[in-house]
Amino acid sequence: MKVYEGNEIRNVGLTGHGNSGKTSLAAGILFLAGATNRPTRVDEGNTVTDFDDDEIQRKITISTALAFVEWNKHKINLLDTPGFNIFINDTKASLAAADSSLVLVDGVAGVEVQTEKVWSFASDFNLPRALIINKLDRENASFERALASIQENFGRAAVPVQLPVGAEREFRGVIDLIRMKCYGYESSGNGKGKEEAIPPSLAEAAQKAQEALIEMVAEGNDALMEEFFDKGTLPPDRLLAGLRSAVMERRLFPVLCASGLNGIGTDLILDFIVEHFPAPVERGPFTGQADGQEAQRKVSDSEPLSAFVFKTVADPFAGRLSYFKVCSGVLKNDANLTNVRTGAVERLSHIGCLFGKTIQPVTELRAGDIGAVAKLKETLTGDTLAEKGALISYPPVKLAEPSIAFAIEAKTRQDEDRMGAALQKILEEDQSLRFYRDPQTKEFLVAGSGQQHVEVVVSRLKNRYGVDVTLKAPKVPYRETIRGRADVQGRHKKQTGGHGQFGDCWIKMEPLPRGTGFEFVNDIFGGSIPRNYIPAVEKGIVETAALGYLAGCPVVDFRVTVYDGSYHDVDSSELSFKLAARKAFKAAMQEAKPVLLEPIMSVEVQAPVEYAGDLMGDINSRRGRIAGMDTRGNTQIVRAQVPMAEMLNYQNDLISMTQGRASFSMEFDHYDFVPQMQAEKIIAAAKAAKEGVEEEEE
Ligand SMILES: Nc1nc2c(ncn2[C@@H]2O[C@H](COP(=O)(O)OP(=O)(O)O)[C@@H](O)[C@H]2O)c(=O)[nH]1
Ligand SMILES: [Mg+2]
Repeated sequence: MKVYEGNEIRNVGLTGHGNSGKTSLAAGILFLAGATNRPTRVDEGNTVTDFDDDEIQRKITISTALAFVEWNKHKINLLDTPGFNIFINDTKASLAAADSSLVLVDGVAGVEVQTEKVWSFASDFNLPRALIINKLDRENASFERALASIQENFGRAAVPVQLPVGAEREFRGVIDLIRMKCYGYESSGNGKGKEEAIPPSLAEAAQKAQEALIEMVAEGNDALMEEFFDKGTLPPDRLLAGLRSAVMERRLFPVLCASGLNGIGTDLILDFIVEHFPAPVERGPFTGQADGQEAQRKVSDSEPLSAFVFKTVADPFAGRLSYFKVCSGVLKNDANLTNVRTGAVERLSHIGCLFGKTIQPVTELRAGDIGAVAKLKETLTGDTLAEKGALISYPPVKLAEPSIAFAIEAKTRQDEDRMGAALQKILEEDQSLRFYRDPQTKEFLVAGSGQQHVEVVVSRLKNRYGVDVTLKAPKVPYRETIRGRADVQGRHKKQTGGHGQFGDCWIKMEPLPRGTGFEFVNDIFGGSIPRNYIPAVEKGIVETAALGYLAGCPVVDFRVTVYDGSYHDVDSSELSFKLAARKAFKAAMQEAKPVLLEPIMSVEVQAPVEYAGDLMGDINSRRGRIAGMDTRGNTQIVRAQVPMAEMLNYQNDLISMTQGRASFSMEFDHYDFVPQMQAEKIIAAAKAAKEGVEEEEE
């Protein structure tokens, strides 16, 4: 395939809240530009960019996919990103390869929770961007209302460069305010408009909107302002140039309109990308580290070669596939590059351009282009590959920590054996997942951004690796502590024939602040316990504390001071002092007012304002405490602290409470006392479980 120069390339991230129509728009673009020979649809499961089995089955984008088209002699690399909160981490990670972003907004819903999220990601990467008010063919869609919600959230800098002709089912055309031309479309056509006269009923509105646009463009450009006042208008090429630099400087964010699914406005979107979005070579240099110092590479063919790996896909058959952006230099097929993190040399054989799940081979890629290569040995997402003698590494993208964990259990012994290795591969692909064993409950946990995120892992384990597992809510890691003090003796004495066992210690126990753990103090003077037995006393306490006293949960945040005791020349041993300490610990717990502790999560919920009352009532019923409230546009943000035990099914409850219009994140905050009523239940359940086990063992 053809090699494109850096100035002929556009790397565009399609972003927006889930369901705003990104994948459908990408499908429309591919068809219009001739990259697919027939229309494809999300609802038919045949789009190029939603190719994964789980995506087809769920009809949503889970992971960013790429495809490219040629339009007006330019290569446009499209990154079709996820828009649902639980998969949004992948959007952030892949925007590292974009040079601009089209932010899609649903014409009915306006700006939604994840619209704001992806907007902030794009800001993090300093991406020039434009907004598309999409799905304008839908019932109740309104360009004006959606525009108001956009400007409320992102300010007046979001300025229309198009107006729709007709609304809802009658939406059939687009007025281009830059050239003052109108285009009509066939519904479900190929996305190419036919020029027609601006309908007289819209002439005045279009005139006003163009003046507003010119004013916004001229505001930052004195020469344009003067010309505008002189002539009362601006020729299209002057307006275009002014707008282009305003977009590049992120001073203006043009607003377009479309129905991606029906191909209305698609050609104008492609024209806009080519005319207004920057080529990679026009953007600032990449900044990284070389030899422990800050270093930069211009996006230019003449710089030393460097490439940043922004995504990894683990294919059970084809192996590891690495997606990269050529940050500087020219990458030739079969190049040997150094992985700057590990120092390993990697050979990049069969490099190519991504088109959904396929890679189209290419002989070389110029600075700024995006490509993929299979079978790198040790290269992972976030790594930089660079040419020997000119090493540089770019910072990996930081992702949000997981908010929810589930226990997973292999169905059979065979599944258990293969689970770890398969999970490792899935984790390579998605760096926002975690897999670990809970040291307290001994369960294997998979943590991610939400229940569906973890469910996708389960389905991939089965579909890709044939590993069968079941998901369970994790056991809440309760702990125990004390609220009072104790001063007790622990004495262990056993006489059996030969020499017996004898250990005796006096300990004091007292509570420590939350999070301190355990402290041991040796306060023995005069050798009432020989020094070499003191570690055995400590060990006895630590081991017994780990087993719990009330409900089998580790005891934390307390201090034990051993201050007296006695011993026997022949019968004392480490074991007997350990057993004495165990008795002392149990006696002390009995006296020191033991209590249960539970993890308290800090939770943030975002939902349309009309759900505010329901959300807060629900959080109260979960023993939660509201910590703060905020509104942003039409979005209500509620921050609260809620016991983890009450949050295990929150995701599902929240979906049904808000028809899926809310999202939340949650992380561990601190431990606090479990109220009496709940504590009694937990202790009773632990007793019952223990008796069950003992019966089994008998
Ligand atoms: N009426 C209408 N529906 C659309 C349009 N674009 C997408 N859809 C539908 O909205 C749903 C989500 O579309 P999709 O492209 O997957 O959205 P994404 O989550 O942003 O990628 C699908 O059922 C599409 O058929 C549009 O322009 N008009
Ligand atoms: Mg999608």
